[in-house]
Amino acid sequence: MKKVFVSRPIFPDVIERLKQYFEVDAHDGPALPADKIAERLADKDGAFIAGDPVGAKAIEGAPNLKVVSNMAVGYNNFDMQAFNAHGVLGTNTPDVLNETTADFGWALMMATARRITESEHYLRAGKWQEWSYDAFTGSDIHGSTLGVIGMGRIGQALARRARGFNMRVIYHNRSRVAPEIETELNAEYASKEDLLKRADHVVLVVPYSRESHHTIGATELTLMKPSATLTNIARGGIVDDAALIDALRRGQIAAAGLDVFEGEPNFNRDFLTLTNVVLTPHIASASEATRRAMANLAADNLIAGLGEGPRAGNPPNPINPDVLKK
Ligand code: 8YV
Repeated sequence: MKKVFVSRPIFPDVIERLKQYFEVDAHDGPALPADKIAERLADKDGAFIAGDPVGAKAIEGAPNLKVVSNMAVGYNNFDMQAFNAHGVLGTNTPDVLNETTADFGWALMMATARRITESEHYLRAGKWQEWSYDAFTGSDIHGSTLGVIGMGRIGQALARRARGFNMRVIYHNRSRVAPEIETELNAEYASKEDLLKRADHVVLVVPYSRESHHTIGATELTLMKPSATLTNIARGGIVDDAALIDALRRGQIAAAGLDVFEGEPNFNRDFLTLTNVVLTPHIASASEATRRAMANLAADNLIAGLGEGPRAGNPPNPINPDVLKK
């Protein structure tokens, strides 16, 4: 039997599925650091990974490794150059999380614009004495301009939600989406600078890469309206968190909703000193049904990638399909 490693506690029935095909070494406990993951991978043929780092050292130290399956759509935790150099297939879990992640991005944007958690903290602290005309007045979502940076599948799902709120949608992406999609979504392409100047609510949904590092930094924040909100459901590192904290402190933008952070879970604690932020612990894909779908898809990819099961040799979501040809 081939040997696989599972990097985090996961649905027991998904582990059972893997055990039908493989000898499973399932890690049970807090997240492992990169060197410990590398150690566990050394004698394995495959791995089920949930966002943990798999770098060149781990790949080089695991001569039998053929498939590393990520239970995530983003795969910046994988060193794809090393994967390609050693003929290791990487897989991810796109699509099954689009709607759930867009729902969450929408909720985070709304909570940020309408100051929902800030006002709840006030209520919980026993500070609510009387109604006031200007208590927790925020900015409207309906009828405003949504700026989506990253018009992939999740960005498009956000733009679809905007229609129900009668919003104008502008977007920025590495390349323009097909004209029929622009028409369907009623979305206008804009340069990043133009989008930042015009949008009332900016939502970030770009994959993390060297190129997208600090897509939003001090310079970009100065372009935004003082009444604007910024929501990040993409990845830590897309935003320069220190620059954002500074901008929020000075009221350069109104508020931010953040599900992802630089260095998470060790995020910049200065965020906690601010009232104009809504902070969540990387849970945009966390509905019960979607996490199940992601786990099962990650298992499908691993099983098929290692030549087992009904799709043997034809995993649904190869990141680097060229290695399958070799
Ligand atoms: C994952 C995510 O839950 O899919 C992604 O890219 O950010 C989340 O849905 C997280 O990365 C853990 O794997």
